[in-house]
Amino acid sequence: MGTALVYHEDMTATRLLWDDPECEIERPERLTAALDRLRQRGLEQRCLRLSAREASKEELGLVHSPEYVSLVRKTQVLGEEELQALSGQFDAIYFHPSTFHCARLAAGAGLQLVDAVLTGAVQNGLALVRPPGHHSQRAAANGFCVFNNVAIAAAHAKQKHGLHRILIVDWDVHHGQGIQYLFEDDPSVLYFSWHRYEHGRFWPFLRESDADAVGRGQGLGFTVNLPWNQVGMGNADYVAAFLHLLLPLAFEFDPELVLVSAGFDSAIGDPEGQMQATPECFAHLTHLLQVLAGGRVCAMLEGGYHLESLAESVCMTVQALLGDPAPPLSGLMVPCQSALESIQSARAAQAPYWKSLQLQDVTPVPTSPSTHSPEGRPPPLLPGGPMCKAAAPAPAPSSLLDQLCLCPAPSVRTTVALTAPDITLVLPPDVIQQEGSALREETEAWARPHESLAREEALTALGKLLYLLDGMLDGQVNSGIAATPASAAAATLDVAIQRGLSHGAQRLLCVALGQLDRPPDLAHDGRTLWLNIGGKEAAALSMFHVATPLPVMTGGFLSCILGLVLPLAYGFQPDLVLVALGPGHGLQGPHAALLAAMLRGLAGGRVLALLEEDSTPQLAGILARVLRGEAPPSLGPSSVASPEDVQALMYLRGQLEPQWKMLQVGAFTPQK
Ligand code: Q9C
Ligand code: ZN
Repeated sequence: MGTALVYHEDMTATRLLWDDPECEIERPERLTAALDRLRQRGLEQRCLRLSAREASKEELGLVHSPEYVSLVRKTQVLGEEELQALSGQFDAIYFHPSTFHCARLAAGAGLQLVDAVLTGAVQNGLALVRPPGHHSQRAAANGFCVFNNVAIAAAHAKQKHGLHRILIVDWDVHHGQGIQYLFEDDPSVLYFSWHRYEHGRFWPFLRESDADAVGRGQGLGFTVNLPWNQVGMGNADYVAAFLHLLLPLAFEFDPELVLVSAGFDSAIGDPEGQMQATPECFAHLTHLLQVLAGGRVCAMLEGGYHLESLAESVCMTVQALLGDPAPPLSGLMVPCQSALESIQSARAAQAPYWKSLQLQDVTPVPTSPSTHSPEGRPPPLLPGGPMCKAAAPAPAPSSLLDQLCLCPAPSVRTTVALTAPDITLVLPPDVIQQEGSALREETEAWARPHESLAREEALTALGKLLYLLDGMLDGQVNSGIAATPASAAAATLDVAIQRGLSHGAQRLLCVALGQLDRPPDLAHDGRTLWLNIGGKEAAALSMFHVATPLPVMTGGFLSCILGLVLPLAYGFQPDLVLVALGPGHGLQGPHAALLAAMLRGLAGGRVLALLEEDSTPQLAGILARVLRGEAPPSLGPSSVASPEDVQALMYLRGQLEPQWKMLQVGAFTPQK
């Protein structure tokens, strides 16, 4: 469906004309650096290029007062001294004679993007704009922001497109207080912001940036603030915030559109944010948001002042929008104590308004005092493996930045190979129908130990699966679907695991749905994480062997994915994922698609789905589409988790939290 890139060169015109150390970081090179890098990477060329238009007076009037708009209009004719005097009336603002034009283009770019997405011309997109918008208020410029681009886009989506539920995700490192003020009593806009806060000691120093600011009146619970009280937050902290706070609420909200206040001052190297998240993290954040609203995601640039980090992070965001698999995250995936405390206090503040947060925190789960105990680390890797970087401790910021200059992420082909000829009808046009099969002798050798693989159909299916798996391990194919007779599912999966491990996978995540037992001969060396969804009862036989019943309700399914499967998967950092829909898996297409889509965030998108031969063509088709990068259909309003679902999840968390730190949601905040 395509990705729009909205831009206009004129937006490089506005700049600081006098000396002001606070404002000088917001400069024209921010846009050119981002755009140049997108071109270098061939990403710009893959997007639908749209030239930004100016927002009209009426459109600006959706969120700003007429007096404020005419005040900004008048700056066009002011001299430098008058500009400086007027700028001084606001906090962290400069005006330039071109500012009004640029700010109208910035707001207009957002409108064009939303129109392109909501008319179906594209699936998603990014608007590269200056000046940024999220600090701007009804009658005030603030924090480099003149018109509130994202807020105007949201108001427009409501007014012109009749939307009722819009999610705004503000991942800029500053609190978008402008957006918060504009929608704080509006339940049709769910506003989420994380921001550097340091207990109120960081700009803009507002009490209302704290977690207990949750909206007002009808809008109670529709403002979600996640204040970071320390600098240095990294990939694990950001992903944990999404899994344990934003996404549960977002699924429950069921947005029709996702707007992103995409500031990259939350990335490593930025002088404002002082955070540690690497550019790849933004591919993951974008990827995680694409499971919402049928994939209708509109990102608009806000902050981001380290040109290298900004350019790289913008590329990662666009790559994810284009449907490319996200590069694996670097660094140890262990959220820090301060992040866990922040996430937990935001969850506590929101719990009265969201069913998905209720019940879960009722039973306190004892956690070990230290979050840095060694058991949480992924097992050591063989030297020289492709994933060495991921398992090594996080390098210092400067060396990480050096690395990203030297080795840009390789582009990975998103190809899906299918082995079952009868389910080709519903395949998307660019999905490859695999003809090849592993050599007969080799296939027979792998099949020999398994009685259920003796039959001809099972052997044929196994040959195709092995061929597909080799293609994935060699990097020829990114992801695939293989089918097998139901009676051979367990043995085929067993062979796939052994073959994956012996042919280059360092860590293999296996998510087995339905009645599939852990293969008896699986080594206990920590290289395989076995997760069975569909077991009789919740059980953690070891940290690498987990079983949980298939949740009965959609709400339970979502909390299983967000609260168990993905935290384990992100903590494990696999380089190959097998997802098997085995006998009696009971998953509906949209649920299976969601699971596959989210697992695609792991292992650089190397996901092999194993189906039963008599699966419906619809199921194979929907999986093929998400594995090549399409958004899964939205699940609609979700029912609550059943008490049994909640109990199973709580039990497993209690068992596994000491080893898998990504499961933690900061169960206890120390008393002050
Ligand atoms: N060192 C945006 O990122 N200065 N605006 C803070 C603290 C103002 C940031 C000073 C920063 C404004 C869009
Ligand atoms: Zn910012």
